[in-house]
Amino acid sequence: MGTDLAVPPIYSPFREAIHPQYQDIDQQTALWAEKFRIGSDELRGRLVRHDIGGFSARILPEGREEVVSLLSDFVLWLFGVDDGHCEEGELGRKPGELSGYLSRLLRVAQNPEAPMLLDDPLADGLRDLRRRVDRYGTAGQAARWVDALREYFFSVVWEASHRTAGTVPDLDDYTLMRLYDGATSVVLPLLEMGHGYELQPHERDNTRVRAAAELASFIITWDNDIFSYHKEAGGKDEFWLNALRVLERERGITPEAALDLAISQRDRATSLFLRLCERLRADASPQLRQYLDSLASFIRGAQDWGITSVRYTTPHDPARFPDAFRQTPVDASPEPLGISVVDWWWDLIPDGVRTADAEEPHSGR
Ligand code: 3E9
Ligand code: MG
Ligand code: MG
Ligand code: MG
Ligand code: MG
Ligand code: MG
Repeated sequence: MGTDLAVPPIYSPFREAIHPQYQDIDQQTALWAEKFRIGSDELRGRLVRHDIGGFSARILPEGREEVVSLLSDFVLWLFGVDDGHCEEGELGRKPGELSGYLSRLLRVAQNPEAPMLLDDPLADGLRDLRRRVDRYGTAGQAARWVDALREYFFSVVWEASHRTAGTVPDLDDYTLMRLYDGATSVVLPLLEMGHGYELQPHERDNTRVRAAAELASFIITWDNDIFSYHKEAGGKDEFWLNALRVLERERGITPEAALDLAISQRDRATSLFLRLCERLRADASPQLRQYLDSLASFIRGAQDWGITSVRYTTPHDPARFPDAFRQTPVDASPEPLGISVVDWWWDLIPDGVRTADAEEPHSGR
């Protein structure tokens, strides 16, 4: 059984929105999963009930339908990897074998014509996803997508080494791992494709823009850790990684205190995200403005999906969730979190004051 931890309404200043074709998209994803036989029959039967189409329709509420559908199939595919192999499968406890398998999958993503993994449903599904990435994205975006898959794969191998050893990483390592193992960065190229533009490298890789994307990953995965705690703590596996569990261990605090601390961290990250986006918008191209809007939709979409999907509400053993969000943060501090791998985000806007003075970071950082 899951825990009885009650999650209060969390701070979300973002607008709720969903693509009007969300039901069709969700049904198409169920058909796609069946066609490619993603995951075991049992896992697939669960995944197609998780409203992954609705989640994707919230990430790109005004995006082109074909790309929302591609994103939806891709997210289900990612759960085929993350649940099917990493968290519930044998490879999740064999980091060496897992890295070999994921390297082969990566080659399929990069060169779908290569005659590899020919009897592997996830590889077949990935070939189809790559074909559609090529159709709706540029060569550069396809390459970014493959690179992002590599960083996700690399992080789940790190996670598998902890699972094998039964160790829980410290907060710094967990924060770094979580920027990638929540598979948020692999979604970013699809945000561009969803609206048919390509960010210039000097925009996308600008330090502040990258920090905004990383802040979105942090908020989405911390929120996931809050909303999936019930499912993860109550799961069959005694090994699971979650920010609350990391905080409990590191600080020697109760789950209730860890929940409060995680909420305070994600609130401060949300406030910084807002300030950073406001600053970036002042001289952003229309494409960059759309990208920042999509990051906000990604955050809000993960929240709306997180409190409603049966993946997390687990009706057979109900999680105690809020049914709304709050408009003000519990913790409005403009100070960094004291997590060395991400504290530099706060240096980009000193003390939250909007000034165009000598504090501009070097553009190439
Ligand atoms: C998320 O972490 C694992 C990803 C592979 C799920 C696929 C989702 C996305 C690409 C979008 C990001 C959305 C999130 C993080 C909700 P974890 O903790 O294994 O997810 P779980 O659903 O099991 O809590
Ligand atoms: Mg469904
Ligand atoms: Mg996972
Ligand atoms: Mg999981
Ligand atoms: Mg989770
Ligand atoms: Mg997990």
